[in-house]
Amino acid sequence: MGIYAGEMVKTLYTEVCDILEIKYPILQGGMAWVSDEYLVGAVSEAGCLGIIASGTAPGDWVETRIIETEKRTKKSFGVNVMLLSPFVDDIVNAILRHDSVKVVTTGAGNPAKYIEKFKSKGIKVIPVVASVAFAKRMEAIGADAVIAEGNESGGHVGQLNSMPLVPQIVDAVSIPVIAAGGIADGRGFVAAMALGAKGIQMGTRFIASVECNISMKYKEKIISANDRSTVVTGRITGHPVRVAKNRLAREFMKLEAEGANKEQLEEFGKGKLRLAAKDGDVRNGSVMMGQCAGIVNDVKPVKDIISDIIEQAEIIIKRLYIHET
Ligand code: TUI
Repeated sequence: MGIYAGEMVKTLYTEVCDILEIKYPILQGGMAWVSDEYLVGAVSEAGCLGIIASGTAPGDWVETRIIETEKRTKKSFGVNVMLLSPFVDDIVNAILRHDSVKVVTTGAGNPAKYIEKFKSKGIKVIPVVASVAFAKRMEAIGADAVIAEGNESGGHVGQLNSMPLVPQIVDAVSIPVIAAGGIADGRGFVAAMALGAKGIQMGTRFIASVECNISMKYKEKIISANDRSTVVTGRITGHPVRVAKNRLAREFMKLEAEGANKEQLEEFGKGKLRLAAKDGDVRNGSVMMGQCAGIVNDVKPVKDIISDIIEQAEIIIKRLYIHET
């Protein structure tokens, strides 16, 4: 028995689509210096959830991004609050001033202090989690879903890989789990769903898009990457970050091996993400990217990234189904 296209779309439609008011259960990771109104507008217009990144930028900068995104899409979009930022309070207040922000994701910390404020405005709160214990805590304080992010992802990482992390969190909580870390195509999407996820979040794949407003050199670094092109630095400082293995990463690792202290390493890393993303210095800058960069081989429009993933996922599901019956 064949499967009709309509049934396929239903297969990929999950409760995450209902909660976030989106067509496909795909979120674009909030990436500092990368996820601005251009990328976010394009992703939301294509039926997924675009997410503005606050990174370590001040509240008024984030507010401008919200206003500019409002001009580009009337569809649902979100803001990511990076909890290591010194401007978290200002960013939270900027979000609360704008009814257009329907979703907040948080990263690199515990959002407990802010959750009630968001929920009282009807904003869905989806923390990024890197362990079962933290996922349970987030469910207990009222999170609407969690993003289970494996250490394959780019930027700030936890310790567990996606393959064991996602099903353990799925088993531990009743709220929907969105898988992140290592996903860049339809194969990863279906694999995540097989692990029990109800959606996926991708970062690296969306950097290599036409609409992403950063240096072409950064995008080239992703599309030319192979399986061993990334490394995690900063485990010593307690801020582990996955980056491209370039001159900066090698110097950073050398300093770590020589026993540099936390302050020295943090000082050394300052401003380096901007240097890579905006100035295009991909040798001396911090090129945050995930391990899946090795399967990202082209820069294409956001709508093509999404339609290719959906098409590939549908073909895989159909094949699996046919083999099963
Ligand atoms: O946040 C991220 N990834 C990021 S943030 C970022 S910006 C940055 N810039 C300079 C230096 C450092 C960062 C770049 N990439 N991902 C979400 C994420 N959150 N991954 C892991 C976690 C996480 C880890 C531990 C969340 C919570 C947590 O524990 C909280 C607790 O209280 O136990």
